[in-house]
Amino acid sequence: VDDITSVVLAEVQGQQVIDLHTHLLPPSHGSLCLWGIDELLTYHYLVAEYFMTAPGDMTPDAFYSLSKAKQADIIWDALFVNRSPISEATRGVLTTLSALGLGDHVKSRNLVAIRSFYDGYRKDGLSGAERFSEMAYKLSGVRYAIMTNIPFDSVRLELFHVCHCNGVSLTLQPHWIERITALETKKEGKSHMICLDIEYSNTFKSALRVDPLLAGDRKTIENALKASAYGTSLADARKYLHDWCDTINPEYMMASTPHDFYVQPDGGRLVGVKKTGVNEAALHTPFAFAEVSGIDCNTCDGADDIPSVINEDSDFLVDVLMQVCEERNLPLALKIGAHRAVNPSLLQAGDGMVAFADTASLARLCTRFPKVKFLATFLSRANQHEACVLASKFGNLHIYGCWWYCNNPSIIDEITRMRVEMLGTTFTAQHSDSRVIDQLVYKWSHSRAVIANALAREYVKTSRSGWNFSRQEIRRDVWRMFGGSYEEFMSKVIEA
Ligand code: REL
Ligand code: ZN
Repeated sequence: VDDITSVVLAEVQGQQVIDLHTHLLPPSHGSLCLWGIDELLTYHYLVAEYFMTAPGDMTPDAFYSLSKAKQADIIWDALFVNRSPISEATRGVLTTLSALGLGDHVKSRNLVAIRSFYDGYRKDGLSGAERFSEMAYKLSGVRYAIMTNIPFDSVRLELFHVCHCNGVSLTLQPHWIERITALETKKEGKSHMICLDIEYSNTFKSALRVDPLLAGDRKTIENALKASAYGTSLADARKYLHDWCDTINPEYMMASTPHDFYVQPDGGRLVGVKKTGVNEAALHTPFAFAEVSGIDCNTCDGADDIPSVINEDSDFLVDVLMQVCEERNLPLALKIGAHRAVNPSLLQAGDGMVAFADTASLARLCTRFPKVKFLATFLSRANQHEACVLASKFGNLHIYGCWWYCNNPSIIDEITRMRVEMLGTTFTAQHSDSRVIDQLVYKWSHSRAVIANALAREYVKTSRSGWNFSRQEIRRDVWRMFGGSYEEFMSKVIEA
């Protein structure tokens, strides 16, 4: 028994993982690649935690108007100096810094020394960021991480340039422009070839985020199409998605569904959702294009005028997204159950009341689109049990990760045990959702620790029932739960 436990712990520790969903961008994306102590300390989980302690005169507006470093100082004082950092998010900072060899500075609460460690990398520009990123990947044991979005961000317009590809304006970043210039010369100005040459390194893979299509957010979709010189028919929307797929070659399409996402039973229109509040996710998708191009697309104005149930002519989920997924054999990854803008003044830190989701809607999607594969994770702990049941009913469904408010050791432990009991090894135990490269270190270290213990208990039980395990078999199983099952699911051919 001791042996099995120690073997499982060691195998989980040594297993390289696939990080199925992050918000990371590679160092080559300049300031869009977040790393370093100030980013770590101003993670939206910590901003939310800080505001529980903030003095009355520190409004979110006042806080966000400060520099990143100043915000980080304030959070450090409030959560690390004036009280003990025992929450999951604060402890994560400590785990990360200790793994980076900064344990002494942590113990002496020396933020200045911590900053100067990072400055050592920053002074080398891109190569410093790349060295840091490589180190974080190594320390966390991540084989590759999947990004959420296409590589532009509406809030940093000055970083972008526009080029034309197949008659479509694409917003690209400066380092790409350099590459494009070279390619243009080589290809005698045939700039339509350019986008196909854009590749991510094999440690950062892409995913195309398509939230407005599931939210029935017609206005955002139409504005994005218009801003990119597309028409606004469903065929145009499909072409738009195809073109983006050609450009970024995503692993999958993905969306975080609105909190009241609902797929109607057969015969009805497919999707009915409300639309109020900030569509934060839309800002990181192809549909943010209108904003990027400086055209007012009102994605953040409360969007009250968006119809509450989309009509047949505008069923973007069925007629656009599902069709493109089928045509390209691309899975759709869903994150289900987040309620956005619960406290809009906190911006990103104000997202995320946990909605108990309608799992039957996912079942309907799996049934109605048997050729499409679905990856799903739920925000509510209360949905996890049903999610396991569903995964055992549909060959085109794969359950992954303990997302956001479920990404706490006590809940990861519970969810992992339940998944093993119900699904064996056919699930992906975790994803990090990291936004800051350094976070890979703690998110994976904390998750490995709790998942390893949960798995060890299951192996011990099984051995008591008379099974003997070889180390190789345990290694095989562990790999499945940390990425192998995902890859098997992605490559399996579904006969529908
Ligand atoms: O991808 C998503 O929709 C969510 O994971 C994010 O919106 C969320 O802010 C994330 O950082 C939580 O961990
Ligand atoms: Zn996310």
